[in-house]
Amino acid sequence: MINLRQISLREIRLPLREPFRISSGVVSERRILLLELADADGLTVWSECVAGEYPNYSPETIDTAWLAIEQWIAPKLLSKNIDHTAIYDLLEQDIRGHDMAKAAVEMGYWALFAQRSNSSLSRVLGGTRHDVAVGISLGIQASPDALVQRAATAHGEGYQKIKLKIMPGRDVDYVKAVRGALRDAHLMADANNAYHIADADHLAKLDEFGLMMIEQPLDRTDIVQHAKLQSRLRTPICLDESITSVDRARDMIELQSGRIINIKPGRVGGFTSSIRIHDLAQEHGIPVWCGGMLESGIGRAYNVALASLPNFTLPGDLSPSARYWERDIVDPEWTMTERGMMRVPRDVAGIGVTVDVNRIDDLTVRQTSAA
Ligand code: OSB
Ligand code: MG
Repeated sequence: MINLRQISLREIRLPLREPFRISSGVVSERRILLLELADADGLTVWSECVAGEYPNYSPETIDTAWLAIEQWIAPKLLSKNIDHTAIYDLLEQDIRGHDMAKAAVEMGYWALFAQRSNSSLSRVLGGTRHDVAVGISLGIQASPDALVQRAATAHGEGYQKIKLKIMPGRDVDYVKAVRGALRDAHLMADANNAYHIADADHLAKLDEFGLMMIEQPLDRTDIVQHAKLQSRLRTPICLDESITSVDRARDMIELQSGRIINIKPGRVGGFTSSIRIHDLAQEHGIPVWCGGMLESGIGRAYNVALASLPNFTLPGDLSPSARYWERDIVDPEWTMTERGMMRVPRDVAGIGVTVDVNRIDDLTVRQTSAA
């Protein structure tokens, strides 16, 4: 049981080393919502809300998450004794949506539990891996050549999966160019909902490039049209945006709307929901991997811990700190070996990295707390 005494919210600004463009928009500086949770014994943990600056991935933003946590989530939880495994269902009872806001708090409870048990986040989640395989997600570039350059560099650095963001007009030629340059690389594409079922023949042109998968080609809430599309593609479909809960994962499996799931704990409301999706997928022989939302080193700690579970058999979007930031807000920074692996902290209590509070203070643009 955890008795939550206080939740503090902060917004920090952290410029990306280079702008990141997906089919629906571009970001060059992250506005990141960080939480600090304190329990009645004075233990504290940091967590990160992965909502974006603008609602082009999901309807949530850092501002809606701030409001949801302050107005509805914190008041519902403060000063009560609640098990970390019960938070997800409790919040689902009467707060609709706001999954990223809920997840930031729910995952903080898991970290407090880990801290209290003197155990790592990986271990309390049921993680078994000591290292996780790392992939990179490359934003949309101005030309196929520019993308080939980035992909070749990433391949040389050891990334085990290279994801190419695509959109209409910047798809087949781009993927073809990268495949031409990197014959043996594990490539995939991510469309972030940019296509319609009427584009099925066009998307089938990607089949010849041997992609590991195509991620979320159709509408962010769709399960049905993806099943029709999957029946017309050899390339496996991976769902990201469409999988918001274990119920949607079950729909995907029943309808055969895809063959792989990207689990982002923020998107699905936290760790309890992530584990349910992981377990259901495992029962059905569906591999999963951990997606990313351009997290700071704090959010990354949660993703790496989750990716240590057994059915995370494909490389995650878990790139090292230096791929995103001039300097991260944790110590040590997240690094990758030349063989594309990232070490899972398993023998340190809690999230496994030290948070640089002085630096966070310097980067903070607003803060508040609820007690
Ligand atoms: O669709 O996976 C996505 C970033 C922002 C919004 C959506 C997505 C992404 C990424 C980033 O692909 C992956 C990363 O964090 O490295
Ligand atoms: Mg995606």
